[in-house]
Amino acid sequence: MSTVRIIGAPTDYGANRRGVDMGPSAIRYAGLADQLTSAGVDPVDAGDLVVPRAEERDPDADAPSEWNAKFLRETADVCRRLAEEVDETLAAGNVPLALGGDHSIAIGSLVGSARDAEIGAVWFDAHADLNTPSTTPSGNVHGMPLAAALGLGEFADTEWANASGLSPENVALVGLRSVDGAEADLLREGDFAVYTMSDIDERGITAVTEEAMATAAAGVDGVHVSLDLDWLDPNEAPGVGTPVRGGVTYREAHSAMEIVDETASLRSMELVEVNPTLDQHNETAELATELAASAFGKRVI
Ligand code: 5AB
Ligand code: MN
Ligand code: MN
Ligand code: MN
Repeated sequence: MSTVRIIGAPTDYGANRRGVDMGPSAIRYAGLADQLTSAGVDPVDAGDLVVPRAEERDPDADAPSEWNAKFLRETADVCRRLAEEVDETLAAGNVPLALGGDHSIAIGSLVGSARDAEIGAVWFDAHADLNTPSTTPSGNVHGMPLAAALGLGEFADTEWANASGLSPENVALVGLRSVDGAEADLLREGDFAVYTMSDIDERGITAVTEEAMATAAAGVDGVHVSLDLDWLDPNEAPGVGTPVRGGVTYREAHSAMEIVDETASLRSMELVEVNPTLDQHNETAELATELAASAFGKRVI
């Protein structure tokens, strides 16, 4: 039985809407440990990283003055510690499951997962999260983690952000429907495997997810799965800060996570962007726990 180590990263530095820092608690209260147990894995909870309140900090401190990236120093600090936790979890033979917090924590997950290995990544998200401090329309780092981990743009020389064992050929983005101009250029020109909602409409979620997982896993040691809950349609997952209409359904999301399990290449995972202050009766957190269970092998019978 594999052990899944839960690591909370209660940040809201990276997003405009406050409250996403309560995500790890909400996901735990929704029954994450029981769901994982019913999936046949052994959950161990490492607790939460200590994350100072945004109110105590200056969003513009320490970032190079020409960088449009809020709370960069705080994000770096959390991501360094998360990377350490993820790396140690893997070194002990266990599977890390990080709970956000906003999506900026993915920088830490990816850096830690890729420290001693070559990895791929599958990004289940309405957004591409490929902005850099010079292309971002918002200055919010939750729109930049994939660019940061790949060392794109200004992040080329950022030691805490670069996931050396990850390259674009092994990155697949699934479910895109809100992409900024510079991100679209990157996606068109780059080596990424890109699946928009239109691709899911045409080919179906199973074919798309199978191809995404196979591309991410090709020639590497394992795959990091990053699940931003705004990947789902806001009717299913209202508790997110940047909802976009036209997302995947409840059943499509489960189907995709079942394929994640079936590919047997899952190395590390995160659940991000659950914002309890925007949710209805914790249903988005509950959905996150169910999807994690499907990704770790839960089936009806
Ligand atoms: B999320 C936007 N592209 O950069 C930006 O929820 C939104 O982690 C980013 O996917 C959404 O601010 C970030 C407009
Ligand atoms: Mn950290
Ligand atoms: Mn998103
Ligand atoms: Mn995201």
